[in-house]
Amino acid sequence: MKTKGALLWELNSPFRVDEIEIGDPVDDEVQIRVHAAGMCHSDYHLTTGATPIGLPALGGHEGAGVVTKVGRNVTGIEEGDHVILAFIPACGACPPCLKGYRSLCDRGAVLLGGKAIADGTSRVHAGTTEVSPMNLLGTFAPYMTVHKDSVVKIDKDIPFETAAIMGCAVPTGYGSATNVAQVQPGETVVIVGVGGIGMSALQGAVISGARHVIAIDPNEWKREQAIKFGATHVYPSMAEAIAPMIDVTYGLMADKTIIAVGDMKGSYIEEAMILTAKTGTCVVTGMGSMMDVDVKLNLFLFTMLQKTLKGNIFGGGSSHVETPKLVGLYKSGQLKIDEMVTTTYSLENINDGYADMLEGKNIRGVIKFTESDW
Ligand code: CXF
Ligand code: ZN
Repeated sequence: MKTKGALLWELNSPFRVDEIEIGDPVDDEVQIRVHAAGMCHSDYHLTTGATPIGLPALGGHEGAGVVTKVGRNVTGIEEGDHVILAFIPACGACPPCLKGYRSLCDRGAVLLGGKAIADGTSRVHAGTTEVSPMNLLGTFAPYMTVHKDSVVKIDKDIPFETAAIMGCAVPTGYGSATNVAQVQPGETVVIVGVGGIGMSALQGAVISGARHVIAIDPNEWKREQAIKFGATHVYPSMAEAIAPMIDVTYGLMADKTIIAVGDMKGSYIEEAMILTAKTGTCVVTGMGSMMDVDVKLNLFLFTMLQKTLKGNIFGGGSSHVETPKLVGLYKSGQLKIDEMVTTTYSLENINDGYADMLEGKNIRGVIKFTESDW
């Protein structure tokens, strides 16, 4: 079908909304009418080349919509179902999936390859040119055709804008606190960077019973928001958090530190480790350049104080297990997701949304599709 999408044709240029052709679902695939798409920093990383992808690329890996067509072999998903998109499809059969680490499914290796898992061909074209959809999804378009393993059914009464950010920001952030850092009641937790992922990590820490939840962000408005989401203390920088944290924790510092900045740098590790307690864990959730191999870390103290440094992808869980939990917490009012959607944009205004993200104006910006888009 002919539709449109926000394409990236060359690096360091804005997204451009162009006509695209989306293929019909083959076996194991479904077609979705996209109602809302979240604007994650990871799509911006495509524009700078920090995350390399074949160009032209169709952005967007966070979204929610309604199933419009179902290919053969698809069970449990029907036309009319409301769904969210998981940015890593989990096959359930590879070694990491079998070990219970579905967020680490071996299909992650082809996430940025642009070719549909089902048959290795391109599902998106601009004229005769093959287009790489971000994370095999491409939610910056009113329609998408994707593998059934990228799709998670969701209750029909959840607003699409809310559901959209349950595809990346919420599970990645929340799971970084609950699954990866394994925050325990009474612990002190530091969250560095409180955008969509950081604010979800913060809520994961609160719901896990953390005693002190310390949010660090240079943006004053975001620090104010963090307090509304349950932060007990806020500081503008890691350096400025050291002295007050010594007071607050009687010198013990944080049991868990979660770095959730939009543009991760290796130089942040050392400061985050200073904030982390003996035997504490620092989780790196933010993403930076794929080429960055330089990490600043005092190895002597790392060893002597027996600290742990951990990575995190997709919150360390499985979307089919995590989503129902997150929906339950949302419905009970414990997990605030609506409040994280700061501003909605039309697809045509996507670059305004990214400009607002860079200026720190949003917790999460979301593209809202309407009748005229479909
Ligand atoms: C993604 C970005 C592309 C590679 C996999 C992880 N992060 C989501 O925000
Ligand atoms: Zn994301």
